[in-house]
Amino acid sequence: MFKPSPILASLATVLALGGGVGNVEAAAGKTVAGKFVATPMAKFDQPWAMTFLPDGRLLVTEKKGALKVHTIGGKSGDVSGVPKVAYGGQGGFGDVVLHPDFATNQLVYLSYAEAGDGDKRGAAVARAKLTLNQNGGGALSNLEVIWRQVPKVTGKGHYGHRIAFSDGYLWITSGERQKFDPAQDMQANLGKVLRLKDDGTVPADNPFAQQGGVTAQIWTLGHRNPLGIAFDAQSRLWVHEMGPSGGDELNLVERGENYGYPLVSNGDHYDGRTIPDHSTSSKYKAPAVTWNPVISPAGFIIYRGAMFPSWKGSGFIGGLSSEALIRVSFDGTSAREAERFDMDARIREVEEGPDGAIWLLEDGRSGGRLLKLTPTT
Ligand SMILES: [Ca+2]
Ligand SMILES: [Ca+2]
Repeated sequence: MFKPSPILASLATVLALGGGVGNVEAAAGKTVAGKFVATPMAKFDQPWAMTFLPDGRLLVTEKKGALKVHTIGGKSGDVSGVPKVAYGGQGGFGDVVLHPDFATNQLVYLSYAEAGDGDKRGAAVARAKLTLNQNGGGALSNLEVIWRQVPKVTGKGHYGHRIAFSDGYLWITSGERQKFDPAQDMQANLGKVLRLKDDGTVPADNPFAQQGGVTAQIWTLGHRNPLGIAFDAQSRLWVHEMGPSGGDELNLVERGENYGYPLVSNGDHYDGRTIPDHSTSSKYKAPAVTWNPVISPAGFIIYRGAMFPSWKGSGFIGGLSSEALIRVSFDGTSAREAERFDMDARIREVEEGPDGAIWLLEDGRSGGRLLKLTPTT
């Protein structure tokens, strides 16, 4: 168990603005005085996602397959009854979110990589009832798998599998599993953003509901590896995705639209093959922001709190390869990178705490710290 100490607190990194670089291509960030202090609060083994419980504790997924309940400033306990995950490559435990009526039904939703026949895998989403116990841990019961990627394929990458609730619906981002074409295949739910009811069934007003099967689940198509999903105060849906080389994107996700991958992208394939830019075709919805060089986006909130009043309505995206926290400002349906904070670590997850502090999880390779960001006084 990693505990914050006075020494570490005094070493808390003071981080600040990245020069207010706008729009399409952003410069690397600078560390200068101001803005916020990042205080290490705990350490996890390859953490992937977190969500706050109503009592102020945190649920944290660890990629190898553990679900932790963490008391801020205290201990972490284990939650039993989790599904078996296919750990390896980019796969393992994924996201964790609460049902909007969690206070009364105690339902949590979990995403993870699931093994299939032979060497095949696919993302899955399960829900279960969470019972917290006296000694700081908990147990899942009535676990039910309510969604799966179809088809399961070989490989261990691009699961996507970020999940969110809005408007009473369950939204799932599904990566294209590094297979390219499934993002445009309406018989597959890979490379899509999906909209489901809380039990995994399909709402009758989904854009392709009449076509049945997994097609009915589809809200939008043409995505590569979407690793962040958030709704703004006007209930607009924003999703970022890890694009090909030079092609990370933030998209305003609108009903029934095609976001182009792998037919168009502002980036090119990592093996050197070119992809026509978004500007070459109006058939596909162009991103609100693209990044070249890429940031490798992971985790996403749109800030609603009071602790950082000037950031209300801003998006915060974790950066893996960019080792940064990226602030995005929105103007209706357009967006731009507003600031970049150099974090010196791969940032996997971003969350807003009940008091408006911003919380980050570092990616696991070097130990995966939980960081609390509070304003510099
Ligand atoms: Ca989260
Ligand atoms: Ca695109």
